[in-house]
Parts: sequence; structure tokens; C-alpha cells
Amino acid sequence: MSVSSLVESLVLQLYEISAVKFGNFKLKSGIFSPIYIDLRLIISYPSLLQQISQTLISSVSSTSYDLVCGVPYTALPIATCVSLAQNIPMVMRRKEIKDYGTAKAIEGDFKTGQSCLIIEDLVTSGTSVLETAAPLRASGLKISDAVVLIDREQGGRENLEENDIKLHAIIKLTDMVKILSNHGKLDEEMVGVVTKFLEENWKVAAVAKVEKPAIKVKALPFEERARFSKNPMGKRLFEIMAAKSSNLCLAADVGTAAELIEIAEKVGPEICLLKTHVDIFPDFTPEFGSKLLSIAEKHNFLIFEDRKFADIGNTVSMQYAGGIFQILDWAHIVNAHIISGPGIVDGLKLKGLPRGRGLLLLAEMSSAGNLAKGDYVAAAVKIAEDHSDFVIGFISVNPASWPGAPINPSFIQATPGVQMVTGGDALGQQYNTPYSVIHDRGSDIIIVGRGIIKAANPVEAAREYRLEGWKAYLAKCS
Ligand code: S5P
Repeated sequence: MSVSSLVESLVLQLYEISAVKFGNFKLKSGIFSPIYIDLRLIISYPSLLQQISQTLISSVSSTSYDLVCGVPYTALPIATCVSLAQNIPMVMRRKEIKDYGTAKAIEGDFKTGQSCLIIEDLVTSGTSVLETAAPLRASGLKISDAVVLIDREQGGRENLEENDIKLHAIIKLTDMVKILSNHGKLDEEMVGVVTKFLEENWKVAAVAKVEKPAIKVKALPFEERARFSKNPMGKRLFEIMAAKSSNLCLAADVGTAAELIEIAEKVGPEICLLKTHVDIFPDFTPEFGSKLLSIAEKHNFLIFEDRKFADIGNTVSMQYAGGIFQILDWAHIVNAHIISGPGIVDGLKLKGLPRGRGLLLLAEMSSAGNLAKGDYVAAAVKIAEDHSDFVIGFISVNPASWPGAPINPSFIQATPGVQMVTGGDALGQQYNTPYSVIHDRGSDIIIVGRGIIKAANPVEAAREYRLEGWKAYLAKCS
């Protein structure tokens, strides 16, 4: 059978079993679509499942790979069929990483350096392929190709290409519509609706491209920016970054204080900043701060408690210095939302400034649908400028896009939502790559959590993130 008649037969069979439907459906991304594809149904049709896996195999016949990995969950049975038919071992990505036991992100036997083909049922923006590629890459596997049954043609191919993954698609959505229309399954009106939808929503779910400035302005090196800093902690942070060639902040969101102490000791040499969420720990003790401080001194990094203060000045001042955590005693840096107005900075400054501490303001957030935009960002900059003796910079996502950017060089930009590939988690977190964050989006520090702590070898992963972040910084300065 020729490729086109094979594709035609697959499309008609998918239509017959109602894996493809036409109407008005709400997608995971929130948009309404006139076409709905549910490939979970194919497991009820073994002969179709077999045909699909055979077609996927032949479409990557010129690609060599040592392993296959299906994107959970729908593509898992397809990947299993490919693995059996080809006698090629399979690995599996855990969607939920266990917090106990071996806490492996990837199941199966594999060796560092092996190449792995990603198998997916349906690609829209490519996010789920990227979410699978990230832990595979973090585990030392090479990912260069992904094969998919249906490409919705909504930016997935381009997004994957940006992350060095070539997409091989068996069926393009526009071809599927043509085939069904030729076989009288779709009337002209519906063909028009679907075509219009595809045109309007092209790249709807894609990760926003960052516009690069037309004229390249060289960034000032950290050692020079240290001289502008009016706060001792801001100055020290710049100096540490320059001395250690590190603009990496570890978001050490581990389960216990004991684990945090352990990872701080191991990863310490790679980082300029260690970010904590102490209220996570069931085993917090008053000695925690002094223990962490001595590790920070030994490896020359600063401690940043990500407390995200948000109350009125009087309350935050008590929260900062009091309670069981006594944050003021051990955290060199804390952060605050500006939702309550500039009084919050006054409240924290009252306790922090005499102790030489520094404050980061949350000007932007990395999570989808957050409200820190436009005037809110401008207000954060204004408050920071009015308190530049205490505010050392911002938590930001795309400071290059701020009005008047680049802003005062004494302010440090620290950006969360960083992994080696773009994508996100199931709870709204959105990831950009170290290079895009530092070089294109104008940040200084990458804040990396699960990209490091869930890696098979966190020390190795931290080193890779440090090198990537630093490479992007050097490129910006040259
Ligand atoms: O907007 C934000 C601000 C912060 S501080 N988005 C964030 O993700 N963070 C923090 O960065 C978050 O609390 C977490 O500790 C870290 C990101 O972790 P990751 O595992 O997603 O890299």
C-alpha cells in the first residue's frame, strides 16, 4: 500500500471508531475547537493499533534509535507495540514522580548517551513531548526525534525544532480534513469552519517567541554592576556570581530539612544562591539556619528564603523576624509581593536593613494566567527605585520587555520557570531555557528547581545548568 493510501485508510478507520469527531469542543488549552480527537480509543481496536505502530515505524526508517519512549498516557500502548515489533527496548517517563523510594523520573534499563525516540499520539503545541524530553535528557539520553500520529499544526513542529527535536508526523490535520471531505464524511460548511479554525489558531498554544532587540547593547559585567549596588547583599551577590562564574540559583524544594542540608552541601560549589521554602519541612529545628549558614559560607553562596511576604508593613515585619522560622537570622535575601503597596518594603526594611539583608520584589511570575503584568510591573520598579538601599532586584520573567528596559543596572533580575527545554508542569508552571531567560529575556539569574532536584544526578545537572546560564551571560556581555 502506498503511503498516501495507508494514511487515507488510517484516517477513515479513526473516523469510523469516533476517535475523530466534529462539532464544538473545549480543548485542554481552554480554546473551543470544531474538531476533537481522542486517540485513547485505539486500544479497543488491536488491528488499528498495530497498523498505526507499523506506520510510525516506517516513517522513521531513516532514523536510528536505541530506545523508544511513549508520552504518557495515550502513546504508551503505541510505544509498547513499536518496541515489540522492532525488538527495541522501551523506557517510561513517570508522570508523577514519587517522593519516596528511588524517586526515579524514568523507568527501565538504559545507559547514558543512548538515543531515544519519543512517540506521541497527537501534537498541538508540542508541550507534552517537551515534558517527556526534559527528564529523558536530564537522565543522559539523547533526544533528536519524535514521531507522532497526528499533527494538529498549531506550532508543535516549530516549538520542537527550537528545542532540537525533529517532528515526524504521519497525518497532518489539514490532510485529515481533506481526506474526510473527499469521502463525503464532512460537508463543505464544516470543512470551512475547521480550516478557518486552524488558520486562526495557528500557534495558539505555542510558547511566545521573544523579540530580539534590533541593536545589540552589550550587558555590563557583574563585577561592574556590583559597584552600583547600594545594598551590601546585592553587592555581594554580584561579586559571588563573578567569582564563581555562576548565575545559578537552586530552588531546593526537597521534602525535608535534612535533605536540603544534604543537597546544599553537594550542589554548593555550583550555585550563587540557594532558595528555600522552609515552611515545607516537617523536621525544621532552630539549628537549621546556623547549619545552612555554615555551608553557605564554606561554598560561598547566599541564602534566599522564598517567603513571598504579602501583608501590610506591620505584619510582615513581625513575620520576618519572629515565629518558629526566625527567617531574619539566617536568610540573606527574602522576597515580597507588592500587592499591599510600598508599606510592605518599609516593614521588612525596618528589620532587614540594620542586619545588612536584601529584598527581591516579585515584579512578574512564571505561572500561567498570573496577574503581575503592565502597570503592576511598573509599580514594582518604582517601589524598588524608591528603596534601592534595601531592594536588590526582582523576581521577573521577561525584564527585557519592560518599559525603559534595561533598567538601573544595580538591580538583579532572578527568573524562575527554567528547564533545559521549554514546556510546563500540570499546575501552571511555565518553563523557558537558560539561554532564552538570560540572553533573550534580559535576566541575570536562573532559578532552577525540579530540573536539578529531580534529575538522576543533581550535582551533574546543576553543573550543566550553571554552564548554560553562564554561557548565555557571557554571550550577552560580548
Ligand atoms: O513566579 C514564580 C516565582 C517563584 S519564586 N514562579 C516560581 O516558580 N517561583 C519559585 O521557583 C517556586 O516557588 C519554586 O520554588 C521555583 C520553581 O521550581 P521548578 O521546580 O518549577 O523549577
